[in-house]
Amino acid sequence: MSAFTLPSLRYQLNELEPVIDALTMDKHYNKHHQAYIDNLNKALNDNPNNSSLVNIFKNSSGELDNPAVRNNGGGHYNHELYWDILSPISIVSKTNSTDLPVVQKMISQFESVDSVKLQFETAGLGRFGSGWAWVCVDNTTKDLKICSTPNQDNPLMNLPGIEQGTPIIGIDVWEHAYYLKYQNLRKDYLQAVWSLLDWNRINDRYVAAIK
Ligand code: MN3
Repeated sequence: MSAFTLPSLRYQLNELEPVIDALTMDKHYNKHHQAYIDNLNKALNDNPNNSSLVNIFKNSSGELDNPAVRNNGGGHYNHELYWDILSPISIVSKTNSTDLPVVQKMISQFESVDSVKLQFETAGLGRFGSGWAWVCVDNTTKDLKICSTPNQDNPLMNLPGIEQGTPIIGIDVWEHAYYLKYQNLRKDYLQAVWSLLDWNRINDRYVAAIK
């Protein structure tokens, strides 16, 4: 398997200000995410294979049994998704999202996007310790689901206790994602970071997941 590398961002580290400060972005992207990638490559070099990360996640009796692959593979996948679905407010404000299929789906299933946001906040606040909050597409019904996972697990992982689905929104609720600016106020961070969501990116993931 070729080595995983840090994905480039579509924005500068200071462009998510004031919601996410540049120092948090620098440490989170250049240090935390890079460390997951380095440790994932090391773990897979110790046990070479030709599977994609998604295939590793879905194969419960394979490399996922190795905690180094589970934690660092999840760490890499989750952060790549997180960076991808965020964008600077100056860009977000230009996006008219009401006609997007994912927004239509949220309204038809939950009555409003605000209702999704509220349930998402509850999921993120309810996750004790470190983890992630998710909006997923159910693989069978194609309905939306809101959940959270511990540590660097994600809904693609075929593991006991993990609600299965294809993630379209994933927000990091580890303290390293928000503590410098929000300290212990995880709720304030969750509410603020929602304003950075790039609905075109989320819609692309939704459209792919319902096929
Ligand atoms: Mn993180």
